[in-house]
Parts: sequence; structure tokens; C-alpha cells
Amino acid sequence: MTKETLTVCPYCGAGCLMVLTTENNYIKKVSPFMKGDKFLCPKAVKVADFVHNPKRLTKPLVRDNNTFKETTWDNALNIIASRLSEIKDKHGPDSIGFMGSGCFTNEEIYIYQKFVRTVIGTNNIDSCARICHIPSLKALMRSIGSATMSNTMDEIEDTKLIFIAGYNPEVCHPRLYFKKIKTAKNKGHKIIVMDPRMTSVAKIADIFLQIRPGTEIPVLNAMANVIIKENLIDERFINNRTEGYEELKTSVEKYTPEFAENISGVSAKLIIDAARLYATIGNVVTLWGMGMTQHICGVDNVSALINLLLLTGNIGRVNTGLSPVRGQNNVQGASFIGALPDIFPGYKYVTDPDAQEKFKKLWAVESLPTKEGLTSTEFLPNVLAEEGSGINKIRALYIAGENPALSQANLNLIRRALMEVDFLVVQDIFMTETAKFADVVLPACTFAEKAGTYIRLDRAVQLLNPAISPLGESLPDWKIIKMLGHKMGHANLFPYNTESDIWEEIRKAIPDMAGITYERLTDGNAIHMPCPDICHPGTPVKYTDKFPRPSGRALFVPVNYRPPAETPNEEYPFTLITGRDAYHYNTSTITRFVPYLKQRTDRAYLQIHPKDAARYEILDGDDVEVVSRRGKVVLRASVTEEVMPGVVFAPFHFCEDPINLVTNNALDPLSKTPEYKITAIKIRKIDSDIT
Ligand SMILES: Nc1nc2c(c(=O)[nH]1)N[C@H]1C(S)=C(S)[C@@H](COP(=O)(O)OP(=O)(O)OC[C@H]3O[C@@H](n4cnc5c(=O)[nH]c(N)nc54)[C@H](O)[C@@H]3O)O[C@H]1N2
Ligand SMILES: Nc1nc2c(c(=O)[nH]1)N[C@H]1C(S)=C(S)[C@@H](COP(=O)(O)OP(=O)(O)OC[C@H]3O[C@@H](n4cnc5c(=O)[nH]c(N)nc54)[C@H](O)[C@@H]3O)O[C@H]1N2
Ligand code: SF4
Ligand SMILES: [Mo]
Repeated sequence: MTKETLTVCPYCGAGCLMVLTTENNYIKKVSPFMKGDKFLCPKAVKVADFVHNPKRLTKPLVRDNNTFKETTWDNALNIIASRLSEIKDKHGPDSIGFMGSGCFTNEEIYIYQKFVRTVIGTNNIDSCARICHIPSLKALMRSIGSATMSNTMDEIEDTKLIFIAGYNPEVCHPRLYFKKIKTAKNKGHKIIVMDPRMTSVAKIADIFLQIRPGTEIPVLNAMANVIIKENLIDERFINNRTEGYEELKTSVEKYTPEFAENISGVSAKLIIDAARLYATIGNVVTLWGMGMTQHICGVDNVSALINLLLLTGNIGRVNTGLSPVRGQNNVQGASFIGALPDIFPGYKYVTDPDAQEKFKKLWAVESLPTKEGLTSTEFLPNVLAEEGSGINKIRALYIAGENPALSQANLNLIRRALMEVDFLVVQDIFMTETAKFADVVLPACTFAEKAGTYIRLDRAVQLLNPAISPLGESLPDWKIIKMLGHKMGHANLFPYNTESDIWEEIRKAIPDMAGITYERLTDGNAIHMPCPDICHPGTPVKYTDKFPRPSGRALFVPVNYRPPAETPNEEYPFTLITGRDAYHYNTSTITRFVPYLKQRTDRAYLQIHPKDAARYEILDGDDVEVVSRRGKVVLRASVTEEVMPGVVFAPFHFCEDPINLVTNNALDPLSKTPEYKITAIKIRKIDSDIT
């Protein structure tokens, strides 16, 4: 029998709606939903190739020396329950770390963080947001008081200027590029791009600020300097809605356009042109991505952007705003619903006594952990801490819907931690690089087998519907966590029979979600949170009258330039940038088995400028060894003027020769996010003496 199910794309945060046509529990066809943008990109059209892939995990597995053997759910969960209890009793709850996940539904994130905080009793829970947009969250929390996008996706096409910083929309959010940014361009609106690479959006930009990697603060501060000097500020907005202006004004005095030119390589004239356009055009939407966040100064980079939009009053009105464009389908949910070591559901701090009381009451527990937990970038390396060193040594890891054995920086270190940890559980849909280290592997099911909700990158909540029943013995993540909670003696905390039972508790836990019901989300309807009651239409534009800070005002945060953790020198003369390819997705578990995608990009590559290639006698397609202070890989050369001389680029998706063997795990002290975007490297053409 043929069935059609309306659900949400499992890839990026743009949240395109898709109709899955199924027959006998098999996805036969994927089509766009015939309302709204009617958009699907090639990854989405091919979802059946990963959902039905024969390599899917379909049974729980336990380690048997160097192999795995199949087991029952009951046995697998008994092992996990007893090992976690044992480690908790012996070493304390903070000796266990939990990771996951931007692929979970809101309901799954909620039950997961509740399990970690109540049954285990630790805040050591983190998600992929750590290595992604947490710098944005930190900067936004300190300036604005909340961390979501302030405008909607649709407003991007109707603003007057799109300012794009360290973000590659054609590759990463095709819907935003083809349906919003290009539409804006066709309507005659302006685009400014700040990126070290000549991306496709840079090619259509009115002003392209091609900066040296890691030099965004000088450029953005210099734009602020020009806007203040030429009196292009929005004085009324600054007086009525902000605080800290005088401090900002003093701090940017030294950032003249000429000073910024020296550091960034962008001409002073271009910086002045960009500042004038930004400040005089009327409406600006600012979009930013990983090029801003994945630096040791990621939080400060984002603050420099926020300062600009506050100076010019580009927030709190229709068709203006700030857009930290979230990457994974539900990474916005992962952080908002509390898969973070310092955050309870609804962006409430775990250290806030009111929030503590609220959640103790809601969950009917006597105590909750009050101390902020460790981040994944801290607890993974802490596995290797010496006994008695005073460092919180980690003994067990539970990793669900993440693949740190490919995605974290400095993989030689991370893989050693995964190898040495006393007990490792991995809950995934495939036998990932991380799962290969596990003691127990649990088979989860995919988006196509799930119900629940995701939060789109612009705060819109959307409903998933299961198109097929779970393959093999795989189960939705929420059911797995519920079963484990019951096994560990806390059935009372997990009384849910369906996803919607969990959603009803989320509506009680988070006032901004209270008005959103599954019924209101049917037929592809999306509701922008906050939506405090059932009659509320949702909130497309945020901060129209005040900011959610104690003063009700947004705060200017002055920031200063710091050089990256590694700069090129004689031995390591190149700066390596890492990022994304259009045909693969993160650690490629859900793209590498898709023939259409694999044919387009079949292997790891290195973009290099023709001048550098000529110097090393490298031709397009040659094998090139890339070496950093931490590791080496061999990549295929792609000779292109998209990168500037001295700077090379590699995507991070590939399981063979993964670039994260090379990348630097130096962390931003405020966000604990690694500096994926800057690594000093040397290169060598394979079979050549020229180094
Ligand atoms: N096809 C595809 N789509 C994806 C993903 C995927 O893996 N594949 N992943 C999803 C996820 S999780 C995320 S977070 C988003 C990420 O989306 P993006 O943020 O767009 O992703 P990146 O390619 O990592 O980096 C963006 C840009 O930063 C630039 N950049 C590098 N270094 C610097 C620098 O020092 N300064 C500045 N200003 N820019 C710099 C790069 O040249 C690149 O163009 O994409 C999502 N969508
Ligand atoms: N060098 C470099 N490294 C980077 C980046 C970079 O720009 N450069 N970007 C970073 C960024 S922004 C991110 S977000 C991270 C991503 O890092 P990860 O989150 O570790 O990578 P993913 O491949 O998205 O991992 C998702 C995992 O969930 C599994 N999965 C899919 N659906 C489900 C489900 O429904 N349930 C369960 N249980 N599992 C599921 C997939 O098989 C996969 O193993 O990578 C980071 N790493
Ligand atoms: S733009 Fe993103 S959400 Fe839309 S179809 Fe492509 S990957 Fe899926
Ligand atoms: Mo991400």
C-alpha cells in the first residue's frame, strides 16, 4: 500500500518540509511539500539511500574482545545500567560524560538531559553545539539575553542589505541561498561578504571583504570606528535601547581602517565603503557561521558583529536582525532544550536558584546538580587525566547521535581517550568511527521512523511524522533513554508512552513553548517561538520593545584583536581552513553511502591557490601530504583561486584521511570551542622532494 507522509528534512537547520512516499515500509520517493518554498536539495532527495542502507544498525551489540556480538535490548540495557551505576557509586556522577545530539528531536533531548540530571546527577552533558554555535550563544547571552535568531528566514529576502560573515550558504543551507539570498539579490538588495575564501555568495556580493583568516575583529571594529566618526550611528536606538556605548566608542578608537588593513589585508577604502553602506541603508540582516565561531576568539568575534548592529539599530524591527544560522536539523533544539552543561530547558542557567527550584518541582526530585558540568571538549580529554592529578577524571562516556572520533579537533588525542575510557556506550544509526571503540552499541532509528518536533534555524517549531516503522530492532532515541531510566530504578521520572507525552511536559517546562501543540503544527504549519499560549500566533520578530536582560537594554561589549593560537612560520608556512562540501554532511555517516553524493565528491581534498601549487609543482588531482604539529593526512589537490595564496582549505567530512587529525584543539576560553578554522601546516607533494 502506498502512503504519503509529511515530515522534515534530517540534514541542515533550514528545515525544508518533505513528503515521503512509501510502500511496504520502504521510501520510494521524496518530494518537496507543495506549500511555502517547495525546496529540496540533492542530499534531501536521496534520503532513502541512508535510511534503508544495509549497514544500518538493527540490533544492540556488545563488545566481545575485538569484535561485537549481537544481544537483546534487555541484556544491553542491563549491562549499561549496572556499569553506569557502579562507576557513579565508585567515582561520583561527575566521572561520566554524555554527548548528544543535533539529530535528536526536542522530545529526545528533553528526556536525555532529564535522565542525565536526575538519574545520574551530573551536568556533564553537551551537544554538537559546543563545537559549532556556542560562541554565538555566549556572545548573545551577554549582549542580548537570549541566543536565538532575532528575525525569520523569510525576512532575509526583504531586507536592504545582507551582511554575511564566515558563512557559506550555497553549500550549507541551500534553501537560504537559492530561495532567500538570491531572491534578495534579484530584488536589487545589497550583499556584503566577509570570508577568506571566494565562496559562491562572495562572487555575487556587492562588497567582498576577503580577510586573512582570524582577522574579523580588526575589520568589524574598524567599521564601528568609521560609523562613529562619521556620525552614522542610530542615536535614538543607542539612547533608548542599549548600554555601554561610551566604552565601545573608546575601545574602537584605535581600530582605524588603516590599522585593520594592516592586519586583515582588506583595503581601508573597502572597509570604509562597507561601513557606510551598512550604516546608511536602513535595514540589515546579519548572517554568520563557523568562520566567526570556530576560533579561540569566537565569542569576541560574534560580539564585534553584535556591536555593529546595535550601533546602527539593526535589530527589533521587521526585516532587520541577527542570524547565527544553526547548522544541524535540531541543534537549536539541542541547546535550547538543555543538552548543555550550564543550561536547563528554555535557556535557564543550572546555577540559577529559581530555575533549580522550578525543575526540582516539575520533576519531583529532591536535588539536582548545581555545579556547571564539563564541556565535551573538556570531558573527552579528561579521560586521559592522571589518577590523583586533581583533574576530574572521566571513567565512562555515553555518546548518542554524535561522532567525535571524526568531528572533534586533534583526533589522535580524542581517539586515545575513546580507546582508554573504562566504559563507552554509543547510540547511533550506523557503526560509526566512534562506535568502533564502544563497549555497547545501541541501534537508534532515523528521522523517517520518528515522531516529534525540531526547531528550525529561525526558531520555528515543526512536526515530524514517522513514514516507516523502525528497521530491525532499532528504536527511537527517546524510547531507549526511557527504558534505561526504568532499568536504573526511576520509572516514575519517565512515565511517557508517546512523544506527545514528553512534548506536553516540555510545554510546562518552557513558557516560550506553552502555546505550541502538535495539532497546531499539522499540515506543515511552523510556529516561531516564543509562543506563550494556545491563542498566540508565535513571534516572528524578537526584541521589538525590550531585550531579555535585567535592564531591558542590550549591552555593547568592547572586544580586542588577539592573534590565532597558531600562525604560519618557516616550518609550517600555510594557514589551513576547514569547513564543508556541498555533497557531504558533517562526519558523512548519512552521505557516504549515497551513490549520487559520493560520485560528486569521493575523497578528501585540499583547495590551494595556483601560485602556491606552482611553487610546489602541484597539479590539480595530485596527492599532497598535509602535516601539522599534531598529525598528517594525504589529500587530493584542488587548484583554485577560491583561496588566497598562503591559505588552503579542506572539508572535514571524510573517514579516510580525516582533516581533524591535523586541526588544533586550542579552545576559546569562554566557549571552549576549538579553533577548527586556523591550523598552521606544511605541505608536500607525494613523490616529490620539494617541501
Ligand atoms: N552540505 C553541508 N551542509 C551543512 C553541513 C555539512 O556538513 N554539509 N553542516 C551543517 C552544520 S553542522 C553547520 S554548523 C553549518 C555550517 O555552515 P557554515 O558556517 O557556512 O560552514 P563552514 O563551511 O564550516 O564555514 C563557513 C565559512 O567560513 C569561512 N571561514 C573560514 N575561516 C574563516 C575566518 O577566519 N574568518 C571568516 N570570516 N570566515 C572564515 C569559510 O571559508 C567558509 O566559507 O552547515 C550545515 N549544513
Ligand atoms: N575540522 C572541522 N571539524 C568540525 C567542523 C569544522 O568546520 N571543521 N565543524 C563542527 C561542527 S559545526 C559540527 S556541528 C560537528 C558535527 O559533529 P558530530 O555531531 O559529531 O557529527 P555528525 O556527523 O553530525 O554526527 C551525527 C551522528 O548522529 C547519527 N545519527 C543521525 N541521526 C540519528 C538519530 O536520529 N539518532 C541517533 N542516535 N543518531 C543519529 C549519525 O549517524 C552520526 O554518527 O563537527 C564539527 N567538526
Ligand atoms: S536546504 Fe537543508 S533542510 Fe532544505 S533540503 Fe537541503 S539539507 Fe534539507
Ligand atoms: Mo554545526
